[in-house]
Amino acid sequence: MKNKPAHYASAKINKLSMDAESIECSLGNHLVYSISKDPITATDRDWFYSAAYAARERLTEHWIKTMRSYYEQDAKRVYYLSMEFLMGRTLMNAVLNTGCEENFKKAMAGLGLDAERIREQEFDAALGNGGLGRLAACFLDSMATLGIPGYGYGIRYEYGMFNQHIENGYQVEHPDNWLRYGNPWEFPRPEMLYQVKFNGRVVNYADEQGNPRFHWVDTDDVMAMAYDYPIPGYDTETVNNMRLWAAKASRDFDLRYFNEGNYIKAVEDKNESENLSKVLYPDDTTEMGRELRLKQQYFFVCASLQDILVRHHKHHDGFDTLPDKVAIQLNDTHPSIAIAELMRIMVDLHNVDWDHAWDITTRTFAYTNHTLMPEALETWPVELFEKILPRHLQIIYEINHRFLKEVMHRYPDDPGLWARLSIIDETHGRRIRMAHLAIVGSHKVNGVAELHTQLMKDTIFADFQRMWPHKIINMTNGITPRRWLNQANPGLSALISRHIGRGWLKNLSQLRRLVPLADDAEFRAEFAQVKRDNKLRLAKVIEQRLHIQVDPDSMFDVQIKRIHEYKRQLLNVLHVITLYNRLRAGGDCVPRTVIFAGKAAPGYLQAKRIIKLINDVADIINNDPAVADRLKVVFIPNYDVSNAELIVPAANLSEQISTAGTEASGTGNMKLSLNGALTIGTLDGANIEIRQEVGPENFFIFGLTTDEVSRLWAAGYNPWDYYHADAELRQALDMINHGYFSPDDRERFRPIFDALTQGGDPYLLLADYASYIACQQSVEALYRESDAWTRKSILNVAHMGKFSSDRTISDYASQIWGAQPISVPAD
Ligand code: 26V
Repeated sequence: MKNKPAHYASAKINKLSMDAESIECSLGNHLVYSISKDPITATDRDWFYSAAYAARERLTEHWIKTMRSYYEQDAKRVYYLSMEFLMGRTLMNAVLNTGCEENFKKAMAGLGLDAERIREQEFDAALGNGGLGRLAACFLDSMATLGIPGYGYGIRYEYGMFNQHIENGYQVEHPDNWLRYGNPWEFPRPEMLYQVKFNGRVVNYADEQGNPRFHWVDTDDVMAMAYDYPIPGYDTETVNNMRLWAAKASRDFDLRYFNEGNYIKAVEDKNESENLSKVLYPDDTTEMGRELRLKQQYFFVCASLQDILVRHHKHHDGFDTLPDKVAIQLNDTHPSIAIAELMRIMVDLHNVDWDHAWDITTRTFAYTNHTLMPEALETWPVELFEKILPRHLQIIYEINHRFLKEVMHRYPDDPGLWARLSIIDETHGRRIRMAHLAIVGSHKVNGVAELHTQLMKDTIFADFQRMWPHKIINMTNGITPRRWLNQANPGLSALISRHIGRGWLKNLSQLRRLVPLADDAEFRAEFAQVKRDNKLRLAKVIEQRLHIQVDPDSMFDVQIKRIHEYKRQLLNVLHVITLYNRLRAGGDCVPRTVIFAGKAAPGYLQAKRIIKLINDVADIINNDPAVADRLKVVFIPNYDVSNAELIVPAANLSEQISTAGTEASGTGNMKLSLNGALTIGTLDGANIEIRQEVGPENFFIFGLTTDEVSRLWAAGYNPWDYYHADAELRQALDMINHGYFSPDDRERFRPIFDALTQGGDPYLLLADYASYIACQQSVEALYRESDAWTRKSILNVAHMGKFSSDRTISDYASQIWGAQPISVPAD
């Protein structure tokens, strides 16, 4: 490697110490010199910014060094392309990962500051919808912690996931203006600008040798500007980079309005092109075919690939070594246009022969599928594509043509198969199947849990499985234990570390050392006390925000996730109503607080109706003296990463009750179990693997299996049979239907009743109801034996090692990316 550039080697930098005194000094300096505030008038927000600057400057040197060492070691880099990164807050994460938590607290105390209040000033970075976006965030944490040269690439949305307000029981969406006060974690790179073309037309011509060449001309151009965010690993010198792109009008706009003199029109156009990165799409299923969303996808893919190639070409010529030095992971199909774009760059711009370019492309890309739901599989109408990306459409046609030639060669007598495998769906208008493009253009395709991967092979991608039996593999999801145990649950992590040391933070399997402690009465008491403290903390928040008093000794029964019919929040509601009816009839139950949280897509009316139902049921039950506080229902508004960090540690029971075969993996299930909640769940997604790890005796299973579900459909499912056969079920459904919970509008919930009865109950709630209710009975019975419950709860924590995203990332690194950890030399 070349010598260190003189300017860096000789630059004078002030080494930043981690001791409390220097941190205190940084805080004071930033308040005065960066924020320009007098401590007398400084607000909590001013102190938050001071703290953020003090923390981030303790990362930047390592960040620069990490980038330098990747360069010097010519490391293979991993690029995680994702439309979503659900990062949450950063301050605590930065402080914990750099190991200066204690000293930070001391420094704040030294200044008479309330660290907790200041921490809460930070807005969540909510650049994602749910599971898929949060997984990307956990993966960045794990890559940095493991020393894998991993880069996140995405979009710097000006508005993230909407804020959910509950008004009169209804969800109301409010814009998430998270950048309003500036973002102390981002480093704008105004010099890192790439041109992104849209629209226009393709000109064919022949080069000197008579080969056909293509020019994409008369385009409308937008510039992508980079913003960088440090991603510190835990207890390591490694600080990786996340680069998000913001849309900027191209300079042409300036020229054009000077020339044309139509200033207002020019500024309007400028605005329109900058709208590209304005807002995150808040739908995680359906609502496809939106032009702006396709433009967002190409926008960030195009900029990211240019950036990746600039970096590659700094020390490699051409493209031949690309697959040895670069792995690109496509987080769902959203960035899969990258396959056509890389082909365009090589074939059109660098004159690489098609076959050679295709070999390089397929060895570079890999694709992760996150859903089996047919309505969430992306397809784009050919006409829309042709308008926005005319050259890419031609390239996709060419990819498809060559692919189908191979298919026809191998399966000459099966034209049905050709149509099923084609990248172009000709059945309802002509549409591009992005999943097919992603599979054809990748060397590996993965599902996110064993069952999900098996179902991919058996159902939606069965034809591809037949064609390429080694392409589809499993990578069971994971979560970062740094955020989801150490940061979210300081009480439990301190207790664990006191008994087994701190090794679990980087090697989660060490939690197994807790197994013998499950039989230690003293440990159980301490463990139970931590859980109670966490419940008390949540109870206080519920009281403050919702004015509902909940009993911290009641069972905290938690279902927190996006509101979707397949996730079956309604099944939970049916159980709540059943308990309520039993109480009214003079029965008894273990005191329970049923906690819901989650957002509905703004256009998903049935999901919004479910939110209103939960709130109406809560109103009736919480105010019915007959219940005498033995049952409470709480809907916590605005479920986001920060609210998850508050709710997860306080849960006793985790509801993971999707219809078998519908939830690809789930990751909330892992967070809750890692924090000592017992799961009531179906044999779906990663639930199956969690149950396997923690032991069936420590897990409450109910409901139909995937096979039973298919058999029931094949035999003919009639929800009315269940309605008529079960009096408690009928009573609960009738109460919903007849307006018991909506006396002001008795028709309000009829569509819910209808969906579950004459609508055919597509998610089989009625079929699983009896099994669910019975299972909830055994949950109750165990909760009464509080010591036995605590024991199982400890055993859950002890067996969650597999679900660290560190394990997931090592598997990706070895089985898909061929990437190695790189050590960043210590100071
Ligand atoms: C799909 C779409 C469809 C078009 C409109 C915009 C949009 C935005 C996001 C998505 C992806 C939804 C898929 C998703 O989040 N899947 C979840 O992924 C988790 C991580 O693998 C997994 O644990 C959950 O089970 C799965 O539902």
